[in-house]
Amino acid sequence: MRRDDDEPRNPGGDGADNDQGVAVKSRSKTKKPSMYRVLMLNDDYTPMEFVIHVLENFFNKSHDEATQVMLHVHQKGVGVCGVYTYEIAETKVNQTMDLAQQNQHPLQCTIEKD
Ligand code: TYC
Repeated sequence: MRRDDDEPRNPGGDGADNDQGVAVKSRSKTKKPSMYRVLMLNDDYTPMEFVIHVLENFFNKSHDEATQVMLHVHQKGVGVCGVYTYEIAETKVNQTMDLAQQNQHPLQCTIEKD
């Protein structure tokens, strides 16, 4: 059945009147999505310039940011490329690993819950 257009809905559900003008409390239906970190792992073979290229092109880093993240991973063994919803994190990992494989670099990325 069609809902009346002149009855404003209560999208936030933050407490409002019902159709008899009685105040009712309702829970918000909106939920923040879980967020996931994309981690990059160091290895001995992937060229530094390739890692910087990946960080600039798939993770939207400036050249300076990309260089800092790459050097962090190189020195510490692992670093965060960015934090995203699951689908976006998964897409970025796939883009990175596909390009690395095409270029025969062993670069590895993983996802972990934020
Ligand atoms: N350790 C690599 C080298 O010396 C560079 C590198 C940095 C590789 C970060 C992977 O995630 C990485 N060429």
